[in-house]
Amino acid sequence: MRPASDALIVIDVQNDFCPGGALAVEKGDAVVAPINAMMDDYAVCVLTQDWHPQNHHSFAAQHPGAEPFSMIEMAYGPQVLWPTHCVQGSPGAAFHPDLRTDPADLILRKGFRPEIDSYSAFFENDQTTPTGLQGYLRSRGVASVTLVGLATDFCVGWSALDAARLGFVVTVDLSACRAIDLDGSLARSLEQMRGAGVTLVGSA
Ligand code: VGL
Ligand code: ZN
Repeated sequence: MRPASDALIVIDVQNDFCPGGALAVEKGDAVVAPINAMMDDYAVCVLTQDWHPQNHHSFAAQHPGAEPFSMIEMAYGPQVLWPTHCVQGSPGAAFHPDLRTDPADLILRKGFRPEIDSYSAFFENDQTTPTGLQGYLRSRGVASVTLVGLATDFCVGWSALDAARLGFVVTVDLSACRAIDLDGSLARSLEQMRGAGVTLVGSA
């Protein structure tokens, strides 16, 4: 068992990010077994869920003529347009059926505001709207976080960068992560995480 100040944060292990899902990450389901095995080591365990309304502005379908995986300019900066995914209450938004959810102390949902996407578990993509996770972790005495889940180069990566910026000691265990890798996004994300002082362990 790790010290009580260490939290495990499991990012978006949902059906839509696994093979057969709407925004499938290659071998996304391979993270489930290692994550299940890690959970009992941590006194604090948080699961996140990407949780979008049907009319979410990050969906290509909301922008007539736009292709999935193309870029658009939002009020807060550039944004990838995604296939419709993780719609609130849909089977795709549910956790992978084999993911252990009983050990979780908190399930945090993000991305529920139609006009703004939220990759990070800490802040939405405007980098100022908080999700509340920072306050939760601080009030439980957490100083150090280990991040795992999907996808390495989007929600895991942005969460790691925000956690580091907020002063948490951050580790990403790549053996329990898988990436989307859109136009070199994985290499960029790993480089940014290293530059921010995030400790990368394991490999996919
Ligand atoms: C994610 C793209 C869109 C993720 C969520 O969980 O990495 N990626 N929404
Ligand atoms: Zn999303």
